[in-house]
Amino acid sequence: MRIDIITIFPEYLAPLELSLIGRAAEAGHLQLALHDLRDWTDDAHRTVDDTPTGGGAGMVMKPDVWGSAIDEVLAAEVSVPDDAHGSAGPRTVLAIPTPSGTRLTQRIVEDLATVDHLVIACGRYEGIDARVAEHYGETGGAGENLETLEYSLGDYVLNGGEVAALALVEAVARLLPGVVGNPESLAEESHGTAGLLEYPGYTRPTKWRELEVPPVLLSGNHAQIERWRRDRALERTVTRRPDMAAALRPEQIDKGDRATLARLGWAVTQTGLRRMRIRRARPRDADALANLAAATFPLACPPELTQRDIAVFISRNLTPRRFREYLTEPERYLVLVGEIDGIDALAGYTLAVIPLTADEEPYADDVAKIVPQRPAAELSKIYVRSEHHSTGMGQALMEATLATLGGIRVEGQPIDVVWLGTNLRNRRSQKFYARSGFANVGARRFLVGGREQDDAVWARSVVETMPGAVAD
Ligand code: 6GU
Repeated sequence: MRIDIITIFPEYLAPLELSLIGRAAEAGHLQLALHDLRDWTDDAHRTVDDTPTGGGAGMVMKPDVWGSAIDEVLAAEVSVPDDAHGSAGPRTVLAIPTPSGTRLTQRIVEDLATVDHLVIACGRYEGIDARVAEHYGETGGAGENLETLEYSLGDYVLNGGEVAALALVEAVARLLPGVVGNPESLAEESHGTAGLLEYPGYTRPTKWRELEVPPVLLSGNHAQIERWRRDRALERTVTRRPDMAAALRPEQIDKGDRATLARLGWAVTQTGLRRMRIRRARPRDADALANLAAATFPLACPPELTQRDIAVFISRNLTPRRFREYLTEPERYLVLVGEIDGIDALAGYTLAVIPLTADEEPYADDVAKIVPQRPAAELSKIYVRSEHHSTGMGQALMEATLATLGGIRVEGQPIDVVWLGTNLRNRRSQKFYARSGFANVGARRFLVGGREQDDAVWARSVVETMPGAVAD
């Protein structure tokens, strides 16, 4: 590749010729030339700018001087490897740094690393007369294989394009063969194919100024290290670059990512990542909750229940009125709802029954025997609409419920245990409860639609001060 940079401050870029990029240059992959724009002026003052037509502050760089300079530099001999492009012919790009350009990204840099000739035209003052970009941007206006790119480094203003030219050359040159030793490190780094920011790196000493290296990195367990690094990359990406998180495609997300993302408040939907929010339900959510409950209750019913049994249960027990009752007794019922950004309907909910006295027994005798700890809360309902299954919403609701229960005091005592009953044949929910830290502690008899059911009873301790509690 040949890179030509035209500037009124060639000395600003002189270190480039000496240093860096040295390896690629030595290996013959990169040829670099600097040019002083004033060499193409023809007046005694070597004038490169003039006042803006139409008035206004600052100066604009003259199109005639730039045109002469660019034409001559474009005509430079460029050696192209025979096998480089097949029939496509050599590619030339005229890159013009400007704060009003397209934001430069690693994808654009990767593309530029494949061109044969890169010409960078550094403007100063208020920029270059707009006809220059227009002229060279038109195909045919200046040669078949010329592409023009006006690019910006980011949303802030520099005095001129020189720093942006340095940035572009360094970003492109490190992708050329022979510059970065290990091509694998290109895939893993920030803005690589994973679509994530890179995880944090550490080296010896393992303790520095009271700060320890994360112990997992010393464990020698490569699967755990990989998971930890991936989690940190996800965490950095969603907190520092929510725009990148929102742009992640479902195939860039693995199963283990979902729990981490759920904890960070992001749902993995078919169309990509969306923010999710868990909050306490309010009385005016009663209608939406009844609608959600009616849509989700049938999912967990045993197959021998008829549609009629289910409909009767819903019309008796999952009404707006019933939910309004729950919501007006917050010391008895904890109701949390989950929402996904951009989706109107509630995505899921949990309902937990809080004991009113520290020694209150679970309402069913058989449960009271197999769950001896007190105070004991019941996780009565945790439902997510089927279209939001596998998004992480269930995990997020479970964690927020446990964390919120952990902050509740009953007669001054923290809740010791949460229990729940679930249909034994629902494999999906059994797995979910096991992953959420519940243990199967026994079974109980249960009547639905006049039929006896054997329910599995699961329980887990409530740990105080878990992160993720939902405020009142
Ligand atoms: Cl490419 N040029 C200038 N002058 N300012 C900038 C920039 C470029 N990118 C961000 N700010």
